[in-house]
Amino acid sequence: MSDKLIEVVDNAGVVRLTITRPKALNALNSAVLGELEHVLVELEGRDDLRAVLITGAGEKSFVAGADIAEMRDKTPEQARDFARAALATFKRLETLPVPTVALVNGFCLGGGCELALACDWAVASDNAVFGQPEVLLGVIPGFGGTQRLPRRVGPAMALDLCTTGRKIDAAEALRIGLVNRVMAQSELEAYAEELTKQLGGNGPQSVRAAKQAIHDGMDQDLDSALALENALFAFCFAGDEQTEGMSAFVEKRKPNF
Ligand code: CO8
Repeated sequence: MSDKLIEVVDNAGVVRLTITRPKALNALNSAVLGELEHVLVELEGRDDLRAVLITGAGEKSFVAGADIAEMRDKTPEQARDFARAALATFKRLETLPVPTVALVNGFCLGGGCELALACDWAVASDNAVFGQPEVLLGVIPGFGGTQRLPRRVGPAMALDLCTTGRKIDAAEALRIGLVNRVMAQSELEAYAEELTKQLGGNGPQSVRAAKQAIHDGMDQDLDSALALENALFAFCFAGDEQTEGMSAFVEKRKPNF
């Protein structure tokens, strides 16, 4: 049996990462975060990458947070450095050039919720539980939660979750826009399969351009962001994908990207 904490399965450029520490509900300790960093560094240089799915081993938990036992005795400096390294890793995940999907199969708390927030999408099982319970432990989110959560669900709901530490179910997570889809846990695998097929079948250059336009544009004023879209739109006409995509439509066949 492998002793890896991140299992990597590559299906023609659609890569699935499974955090494999089920006895601790896949809590993020420095060993898991170090492996994740290493895996992401390898992935970000790959031209054949199409999508990345991330999930947790077992049926109970996606990730139940940063490892509390490991954090307990940290000094302020150690806590800062630990969180800073994780912030850099999550940024690496967020800025992968391809779509990233969190498959949330159970507890998604603290650093786990922050991990899902660093992905483009979150798809949850109907038994998933979300929250930023850090204030119950005497701290605040340290892996980006105070910044990415309000950007996803708005400041009012982010303040609610980060100051009460309350847990919410998958239905509420869907309603506030924290996740894109909710389904029975038994359907998550079939969904991942379907998504893999869909993302793998789309034009890789245009999928990357769409992600770049949205991510980079969100940090700019509207006029600059529209200029970015215009540049990326023109860029799409420079490669083979646009010719193939539009020819396929005209010739009434499926495109072959
Ligand atoms: N860290 C370490 N171990 C954990 C964690 C965790 N976050 N969560 C669960 N575990 C362990 C438990 O200790 C237990 O281990 P053992 O079997 O050895 O006693 C095992 O996983 C199973 O857990 P439970 O027995 O508690 O399972 P339950 O089904 O009873 O409860 C819960 C499940 C509700 C998920 C419960 O485990 C829980 O509340 N976990 C903690 C959730 C939490 O507070 N997460 C936030 C952590 S803080 C954080 O993420 C901050 C990020 C920024 C950090 C900045 C760093 C400096």
